[in-house]
Amino acid sequence: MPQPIENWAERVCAGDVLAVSRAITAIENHQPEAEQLLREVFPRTGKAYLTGITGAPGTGKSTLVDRLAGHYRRANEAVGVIAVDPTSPYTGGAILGDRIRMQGHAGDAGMFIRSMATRGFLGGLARATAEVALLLDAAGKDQVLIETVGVGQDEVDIVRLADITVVILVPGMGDDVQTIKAGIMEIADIFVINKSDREGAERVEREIRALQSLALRHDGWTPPIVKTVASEGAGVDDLAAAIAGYVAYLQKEDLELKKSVQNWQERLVEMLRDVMLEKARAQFGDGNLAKLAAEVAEHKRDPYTLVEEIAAKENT
Ligand SMILES: Nc1nc2c(ncn2[C@@H]2O[C@H](COP(=O)(O)OP(=O)(O)OP(=O)(O)O)[C@@H](O)[C@H]2O)c(=O)[nH]1
Ligand SMILES: [Mg+2]
Repeated sequence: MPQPIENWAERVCAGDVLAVSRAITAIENHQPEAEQLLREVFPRTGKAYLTGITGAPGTGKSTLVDRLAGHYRRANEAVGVIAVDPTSPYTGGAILGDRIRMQGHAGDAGMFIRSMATRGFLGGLARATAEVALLLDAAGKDQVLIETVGVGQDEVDIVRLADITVVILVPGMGDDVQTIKAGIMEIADIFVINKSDREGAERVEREIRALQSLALRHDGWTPPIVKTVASEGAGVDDLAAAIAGYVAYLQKEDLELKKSVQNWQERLVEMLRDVMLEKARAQFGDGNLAKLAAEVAEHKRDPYTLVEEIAAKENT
């Protein structure tokens, strides 16, 4: 195991790339040092904007993230990118693709890019992603962009912790919008129709509008639709403007803090659940748990009383 870094928290907050990289690895591996570090840097967080960018495989997420990152860099904003790789077979290609495209930023100190592997992951992926985002925030990134494939609940959980969620659609996806998971549609603060150089962009736009007319959001925001050709960089400024527009709306309506409180409410419950579960597990080592499970399976004891007993012990 690598040596712990001296003045780790300070070095993270100073944006030291090695310190940040090591910290992310510690988070991924669920190492106790990670938690201590997050505790120390937490007071220095809360400044970065987190933008989640999601969409079906191959819709151009990486290309768009790359362009958007370039846009922010030109405005002199520090950028962190977290690419959450899917567990599905696209992974190999996605990693390679991301590497090649992101190379344009090599040597740029204001830009930090990290892929998070999801395979064999210990603990919740959404939680780890949130922690990495926190870390990049502490490291002084103004914009943190999170790329995730919108296919499963894990991904929905990840984008839900973002301040701004961008959902990418592309023309020619068959019965387009209808086939997109309802869950993903609902979380969109901004829609992007990427690959607008292809035929059918207008149709996708009409379909989104039709869906939007059916469902009013409780915050009163109507997600704008931005057309892009990410591979050429077209529409990227419009997307950045749409993102800024949504942030301005949240500020105007006093929704920024409210959203954050809601977010933390969920995360606190999750963290609490993790801690309690871990405590209970530690108390009832694996063998013991199997023994108890056998007793329940053989109907020698009822699970309700058992769980109550364990929980009661937990509190003492
Ligand atoms: N025609 C066209 N091609 C594009 C556009 N944007 C991206 N592409 C191409 O689409 C392919 C997939 O782009 P990626 O950025 O890797 O897509 P992704 O959504 O990140 O893919 P995964 O991470 O594998 O899900 C690449 O070959 C891009 O060059 C666009 O606007 N128009
Ligand atoms: Mg990608």
